Amino acid sequence: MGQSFRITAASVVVGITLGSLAALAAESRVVQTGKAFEPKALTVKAGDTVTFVNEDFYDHNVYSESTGNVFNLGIQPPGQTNGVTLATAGIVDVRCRIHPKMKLVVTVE
Ligand SMILES: [Cu+2]
Repeated sequence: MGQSFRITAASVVVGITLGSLAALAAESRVVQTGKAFEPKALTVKAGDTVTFVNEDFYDHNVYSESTGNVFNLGIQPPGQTNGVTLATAGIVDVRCRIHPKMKLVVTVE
């Protein structure tokens, strides 16, 4: 029991630590590809960060004018990653200034 118990206990501790870190610094990833957001809808908690990864061949300019979560990430060239922290609970309509058809809805709980 001795050796295997220690290994099992260590694994549990590591698992809990990683899980706790993920819960504290929650980061949701959204990819821009084919002039679209992927996914097109997601739910996060207030204070979480949404990271936008431009895997497209085009510049994008992610922004929101939703009350409580207004932001403009500026011109984002291909390959660049931009992040925004959504502080206020509510529905956030995320758009791209360059491609009006790009839409993402983030529900902040
Ligand atoms: Cu765009």
